Amino acid sequence: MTKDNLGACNTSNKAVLAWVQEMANLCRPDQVFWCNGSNEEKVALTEEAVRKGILIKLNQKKLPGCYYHRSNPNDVARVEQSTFICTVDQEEAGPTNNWMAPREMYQKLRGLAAGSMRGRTLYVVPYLMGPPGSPLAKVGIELTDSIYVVLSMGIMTRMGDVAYQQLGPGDEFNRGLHCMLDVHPERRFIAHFPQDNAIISVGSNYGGNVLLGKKCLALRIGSYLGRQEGWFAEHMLIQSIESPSGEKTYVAAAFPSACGKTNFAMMIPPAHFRGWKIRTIGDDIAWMKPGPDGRLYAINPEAGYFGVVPGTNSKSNRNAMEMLSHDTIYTNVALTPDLDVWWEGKDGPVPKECLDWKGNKWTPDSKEKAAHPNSRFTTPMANNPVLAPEANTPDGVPISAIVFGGRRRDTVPLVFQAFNWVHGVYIGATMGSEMTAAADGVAGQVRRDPMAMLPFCGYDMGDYFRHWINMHRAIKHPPRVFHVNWFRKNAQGEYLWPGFGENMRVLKWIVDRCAGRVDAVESALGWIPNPKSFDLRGLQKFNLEQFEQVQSINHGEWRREVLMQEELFMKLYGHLPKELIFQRELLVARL
Ligand code: OXD
Ligand code: MN
Repeated sequence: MTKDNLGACNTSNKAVLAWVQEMANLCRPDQVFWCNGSNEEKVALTEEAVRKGILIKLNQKKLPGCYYHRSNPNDVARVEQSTFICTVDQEEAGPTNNWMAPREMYQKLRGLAAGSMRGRTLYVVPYLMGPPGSPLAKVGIELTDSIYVVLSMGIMTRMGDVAYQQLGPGDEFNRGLHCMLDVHPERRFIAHFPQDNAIISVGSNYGGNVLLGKKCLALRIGSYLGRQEGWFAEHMLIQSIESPSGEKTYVAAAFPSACGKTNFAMMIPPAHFRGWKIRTIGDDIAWMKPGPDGRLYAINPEAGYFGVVPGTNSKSNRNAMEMLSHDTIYTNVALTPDLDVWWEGKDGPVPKECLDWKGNKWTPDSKEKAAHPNSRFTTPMANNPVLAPEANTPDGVPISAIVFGGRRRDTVPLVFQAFNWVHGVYIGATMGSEMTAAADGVAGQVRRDPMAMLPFCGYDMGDYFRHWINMHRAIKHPPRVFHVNWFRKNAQGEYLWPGFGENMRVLKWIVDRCAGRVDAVESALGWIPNPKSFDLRGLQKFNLEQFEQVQSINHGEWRREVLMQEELFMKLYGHLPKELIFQRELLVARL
């Protein structure tokens, strides 16, 4: 395609043409731009975004290919109160989702979208979730009037002609409409229509609300389709762990938003683990389906990472620092006078002066943070120095372990293993975590976040647990299930576990458990490491006693924990599988 016909229509798919026409008639853009995913297109759109002040070109000597974006200050996180699941029957959406009848929501949002793109361009963004040719891959088309969204989707997904190739002449694609409107919280709705495989998002330009392939399609609509079609769409990273002898184990792990999935997925093993290699397949989402050999296979549907910036440094994640040094869009971090980026927790000196995420002058004396706590990077997975080649394998990777985890300052030990699959489902279902800045809400408060899917499950959460329990029958060799907590603290508020790369020790125990190579001790919560066979060698200033402290199970705290689960169980009662109530009874009996 030459420069002259950039933006020209590049599909003959009748369903796509008809739908784009219908939406253009509704939104009334000045022009329609059909994206093809080429580099030439990326260059042209980036230049246009810079010209319009949507992106700032960063210091290309320090950060080649990097750009900076500042969002509207009212639009910095996902908004769960404005996120809706619009099934015909309210009961299907369940008590943890906001619901509105599809007819009513379509009417409301079409009303808001009508004429909203006058004077603007409507971009047609075809994208593929999953490696090309994967039986699990899904096609989506997002129509948006945000050039920031187009450029971000180009990073986060396999965007362009590749999607039309996968789609062929059919009409099975997710229809996503995104209108920025006036970016006002009162006119902000993220609405999902699972029965139509459709999404409408208006009034926001924040990634989690508007990069429709990610939370909207890959998780909310994905989980709905997964139940119908016999697979899982999960809020999980996927990593490969290679031992010095070359044995590879694949692990999928669900942690709530902003609890370190990206860091964990690209962890650097400490010196003591020489020869071990961790590689990333995905950092946020896993689609998993039983394979012909009876194991559970996972793909990462995404092609990039949309991660939290603050706290990233060469200690927490050297790989991430390298990954972010080029071809990255930074959103809502601070901007230094030499057009470099800065955030709280970055290596090196604090700048004497910079512009904060709102564009105001900032000095170290300023009371507010320079970077928003939920400031983000958008970076292609190809930037990841430890990207696993399997990230592009259409069939995915066989998962040996599923790990659930939360951010808990007390009660929950570093690691334990479920007794069996249903017990594992119970552990995932009752997961709790302290809230973070990734969503609007009170940071620090513990909330139940079953399987880290509370904001992302596209149907009744009780039915979702039922799906997990039922899938056991389709998986002859189910993964083992574990729970971890890197964040336990002592009474002085100090972390009990060093975390970061040292989490490799926990991973090694998990890998060895999957291979049947290490013993464990039965506890009220599940199998826990025998301290004698858990590898603590070479760990500075950490003794067996401290290990026992981080692993300790306080029965009083656990009785309280079980009572806290009551709230969720009551809420979900109508559809809650009895197996989970039974698991809870068994736990109480063991305490
Ligand atoms: C994310 C989130 O952005 O979970 O991944 O909020
Ligand atoms: Mn996430």
